[in-house]
Amino acid sequence: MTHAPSAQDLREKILYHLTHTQGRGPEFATVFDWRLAVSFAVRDLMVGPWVDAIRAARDQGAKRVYYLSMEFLIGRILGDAIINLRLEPAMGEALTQLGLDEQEILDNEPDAALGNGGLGRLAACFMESLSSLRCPAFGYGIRYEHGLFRQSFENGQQVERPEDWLNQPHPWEFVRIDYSYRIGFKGHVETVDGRAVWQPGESVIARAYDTPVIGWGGDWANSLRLWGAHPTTLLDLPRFNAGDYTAAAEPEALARTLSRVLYPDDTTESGKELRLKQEYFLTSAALQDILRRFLAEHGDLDLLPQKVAIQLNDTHPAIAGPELIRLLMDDHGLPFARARDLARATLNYTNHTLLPEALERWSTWLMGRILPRHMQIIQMIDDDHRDTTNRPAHVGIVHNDQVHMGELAFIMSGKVNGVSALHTDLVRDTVFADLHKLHPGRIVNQTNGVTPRRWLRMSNPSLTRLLDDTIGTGWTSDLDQLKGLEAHADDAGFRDSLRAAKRANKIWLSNGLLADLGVKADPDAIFDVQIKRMHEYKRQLLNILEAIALWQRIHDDPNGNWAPRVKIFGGKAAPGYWLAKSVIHLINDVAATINSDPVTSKFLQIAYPSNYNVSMAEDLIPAADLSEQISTAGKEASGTGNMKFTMNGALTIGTLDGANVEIRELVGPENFFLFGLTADEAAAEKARHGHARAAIEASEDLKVALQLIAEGRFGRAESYYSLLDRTWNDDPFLVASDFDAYFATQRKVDRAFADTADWDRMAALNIARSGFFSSDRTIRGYMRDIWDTQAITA
Ligand code: 26Q
Repeated sequence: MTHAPSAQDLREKILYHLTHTQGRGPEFATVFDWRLAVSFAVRDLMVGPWVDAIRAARDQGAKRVYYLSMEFLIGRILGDAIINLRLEPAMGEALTQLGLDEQEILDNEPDAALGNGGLGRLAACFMESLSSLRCPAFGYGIRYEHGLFRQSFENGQQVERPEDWLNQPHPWEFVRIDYSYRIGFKGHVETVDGRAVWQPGESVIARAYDTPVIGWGGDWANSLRLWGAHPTTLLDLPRFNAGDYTAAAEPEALARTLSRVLYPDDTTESGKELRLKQEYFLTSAALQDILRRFLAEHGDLDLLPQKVAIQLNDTHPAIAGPELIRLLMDDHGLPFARARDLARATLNYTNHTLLPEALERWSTWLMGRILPRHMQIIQMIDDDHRDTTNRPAHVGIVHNDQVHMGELAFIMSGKVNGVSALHTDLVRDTVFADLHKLHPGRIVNQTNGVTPRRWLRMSNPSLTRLLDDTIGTGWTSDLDQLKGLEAHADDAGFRDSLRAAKRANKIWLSNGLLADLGVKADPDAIFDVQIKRMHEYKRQLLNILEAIALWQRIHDDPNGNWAPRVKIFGGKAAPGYWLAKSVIHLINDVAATINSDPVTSKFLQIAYPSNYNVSMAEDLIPAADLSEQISTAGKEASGTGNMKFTMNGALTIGTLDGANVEIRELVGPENFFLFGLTADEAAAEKARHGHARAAIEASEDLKVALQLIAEGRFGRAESYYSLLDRTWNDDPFLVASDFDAYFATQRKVDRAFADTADWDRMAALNIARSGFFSSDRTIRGYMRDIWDTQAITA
């Protein structure tokens, strides 16, 4: 960066934008006006590096990375930009001089929730790391008018309301009306002079909206390019004139709905027509844009794989294979085999889940109706793959009149990756075992990571101060430097400072919980946090059953030496996910009963703030003592929250699942609370007839907990009959089988927490050994093993 702006510079810029961009005098300005003025002042500082970065990549003919994702869960931008541009402490001073409350300004920004959970947040962390590493890249997504729904609780039950972050000016984006592409749907395929010509029956315009993503240090920014759908009104004027009014009005109706709302399901594939259209809309717009830029710079299509690397974030954009082949064949005249080879050398696919219900499949009927040309090409790809590999009959893309998007993505990719070591092994051994045998070496691992700028430097200033004072600031861009803390773990002075930093965060959170929920969270209690989407396999049920059993134990011995605990939950359920919703209801019912119980209230409190989102995570994670990562082994692909907690000095109670395995190895098994069946044991247990009932009968604590629910001690028993029935008779995620081990391990946590010196030592070692989980490391891995790209040196 040229030179860091002073508080004075910033104040002047803010006042300039308040007047000239917002059109307000300071005496009339609201918090909103000020926030926009501050955002524009900050944005001004990103634009120079952004334009320079784009120019540098073009001038050097650099290979670009394109990250295609239906979700980017970015959260708020302002605070992160201030950190990455290194505007602290000048910005703080400037705001104070203007008589403004920095926190209030930051909190005024809506949390951009253009994603459901882990996959979307990973995409946002990757964008930040790509910029911090100066790797030329674009993120491509959809500019949803409505992000993930807002959650509230009524009588303890989840209620969804639309989210409307775009109902106000969005100061970070630049609309590019000159970068617009036509996206077709439906219609039919004709053959003209031996070449296929797709005549779409309807179409929309994809318009680019760019947001700069500034990297650490503020000298490089890449673009997040989100597509908004607009009608092709003018283009269909002939139809209108011909009197076909309904058809002429169609584009407008379609366009209005296409980029209107994010699908709120994570992991349950919904098979809806609009979803398929959204996926194609993103993919086609991105590929047209990529080819336009490539052809302008290089001209020769043979160079495509040397200049372009495309990453598919799960199968959601997997139509990219057929679409790229279509563009190369139908628009550029390449023969199929050449188009196929170029596409495969350019595309890569990341798998994020093994759950069967999450694997995308589309009926050939729907695919053929919405994308008739693509259905033909999919069939060509499948036939070609069969003919060139002599694969077994059960392997392939099209089966039983369904298009299997995972197989399609695999076959059309140069590299396929899983997101943790265990997950990648399972990808190789289970869902893609056959394809792996046919294409050994194609599957690689890239364990997830998270950006330490947002998840440590920005969200945990008290710990950041301690880290900076102890080991310097280098960790921010080289997280392995946290290793330097190991030497201090046995230093009582350092441990006290670490404890003080954590305590400050707990007090801050405690005040918030009291104000929002009326829950009294004693900052000296264990802050035990489980925050993630509500899903059966994540086993929030196991956690709340443990709370009930503990509550009963405290009642049995009210004068016992119980370790005070505050259990904090956060997370949304997909609107149609009945079972997950009933767990939310149960947690709220249990909280209401337990929190007001005078016998136990000083030992156990439960807090479930509604509408968990990125901003809430930024408050909860720094204040956590204990991180709950308790999924049934083999089900959580990686997890990324688990990494954020570790970096922030929480200890983990967890199963050997996803990246927990690697966290435990790195921090040391003695600094991690492990429990539960392994993935292999879990698979065997599940196959055992009557496993649930047997486990419940064998566990007095669990039996009592279930009994209390059935007796109606927490709200109406009838609300929970299905949940209870499933737990007794089916329990597919082995809550009962793992219960006793979990309960016992929680009591180990109680004892460990009482030994503050030892606990703080373990916390220090968790932080010190968390460097591996920086998304910088992950992105370097993709650049080396998958994309074959280099950073642009300054
Ligand atoms: C698919 C079709 C139709 C509608 C929705 C979907 C859909 C949407 C989102 C399917 C899946 C998702 C999200 C999956 C996800 O977030 N997976 C998580 O990815 C993280 C990043 O790799 C991992 O850390 C988590 O373990 C994994 O659950």
